[in-house]
Amino acid sequence: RPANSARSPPAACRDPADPGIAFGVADQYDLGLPGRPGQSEPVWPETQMASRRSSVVAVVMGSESDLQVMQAAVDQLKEFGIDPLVRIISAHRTPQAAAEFAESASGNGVQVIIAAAGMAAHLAGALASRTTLPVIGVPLPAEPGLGGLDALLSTVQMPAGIPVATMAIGKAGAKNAALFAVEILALADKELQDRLAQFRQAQARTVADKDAAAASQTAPRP
Ligand code: RP5
Repeated sequence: RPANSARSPPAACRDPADPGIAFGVADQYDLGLPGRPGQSEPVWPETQMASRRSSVVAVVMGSESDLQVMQAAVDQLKEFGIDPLVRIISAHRTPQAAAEFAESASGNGVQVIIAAAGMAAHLAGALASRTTLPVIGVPLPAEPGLGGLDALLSTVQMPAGIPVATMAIGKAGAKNAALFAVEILALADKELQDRLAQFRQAQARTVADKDAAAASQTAPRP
C-alpha cells in the first residue's frame, strides 16, 4: 500500500458537507465553543461532536486553555505530515461527548489518541476506557493547580487493564506525545520510519553544533 496511507483516514471518515469541526492551526482560537464571547448558542451540541472530520491522530484536550501547550503536539505532528483532528472534550464537563468520541474514534479512522488535561486529569483514562486504540496522556500544569503533579498522577496511575501511555508534564510531554504517536504509526509506514530517523539525526546535529559553539567560546586562549 502507499507509504503515506496510514496518515489518510478512510474517505468515509470525511464529511465534505460539514468541515466545521476541522480545527486546524489557522482556526485554533476560533473554536466556536459554547460560552465563547459573542456566541450565544452552542455551535456543536455535545452529543453531535464526535461525528465530524477525522485524522489518524486525534489530539483531545480538556479545555481551550490547554491549547497553548498542546499546540506543540499539533505542530510536531504537522512536521511529520500528519494533520491531526483537534478536539476539546472534557471528561467532567462533557462526559457524554467524551464517551461518544472514544467509542466512535476507531470507526472514524483514528489510530492514536493524544489526550491532554490539567488538574484532576481523567480525560486520557476516560477515553482509554472506551476504546482499544492506544491513548497517550499529557498531564498539563493548569491554573489553579499543583503545577501539573495533580494531572500527572491522575493520568499515570491507571488501574491494571486500561493503559495510558503517560508523557512528561507540559510542553515536553505534548511534543513527545506527537513523536510517540508517529512512532506507533511508523510501525506500518516506512516513510514515517525514515522521517523519524532524519528527525533524530537533525536533533543530534543541533546538539553537536551547540556543543561545538560552547566549546569554542570556552577554549583556552593561546
Ligand atoms: C481541565 O481543567 C482542563 O484540561 C484544564 O487543564 C483545566 C482547567 O480548565 P479551564 O478552567 O481553564 O477551562 O479539565
